[in-house]
Amino acid sequence: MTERERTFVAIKPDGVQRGLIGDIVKRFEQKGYKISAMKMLKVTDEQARAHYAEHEGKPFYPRLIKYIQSGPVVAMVVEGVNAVAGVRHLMGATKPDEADVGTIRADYAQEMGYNVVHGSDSVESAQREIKIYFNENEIYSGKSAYELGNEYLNVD
Ligand code: IDP
Ligand code: MG
Repeated sequence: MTERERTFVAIKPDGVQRGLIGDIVKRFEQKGYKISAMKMLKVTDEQARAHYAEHEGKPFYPRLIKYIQSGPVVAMVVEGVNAVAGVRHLMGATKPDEADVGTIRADYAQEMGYNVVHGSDSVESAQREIKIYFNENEIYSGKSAYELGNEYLNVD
């Protein structure tokens, strides 16, 4: 039930350009997730193609590869209980006009082609995507404030 997971999150170039890094990171922090790694980078062509390999051949693929390389991206490893699904829930649906009110995409985006944030869709995708952007020695393995708090409370 309390399965801790790592997921890969990226604030896409539109989110960075629009000055939303702080607001987006805050949402993950206030949920209690641990930011285990974070860096700003320019996505290479190789990274973009590896990241979005599942979409190769689709009509929007060439534009997607351009979009993710169109400016700096903030890449993160986010860790917590059921973090893969939890982050997807906080992000909202791919199409911002269908995303639930209060989600990142509903609150900050209008178009699917500029939807501000990426989050892995499964534990397997997360493991694959984290490797594209991070070496294991860049990922912090200590406990989060949330975990330390729960240990202090010592209920179970
Ligand atoms: P996800 O980001 O919610 O997991 P995916 O279907 O994996 O959505 O698509 C990856 C990204 O590709 C989306 O976030 C969006 O930026 C872009 N995208 C997906 N489908 C379309 C489309 O039909 N038109 C334009 N862009 C799209
Ligand atoms: Mg996806």
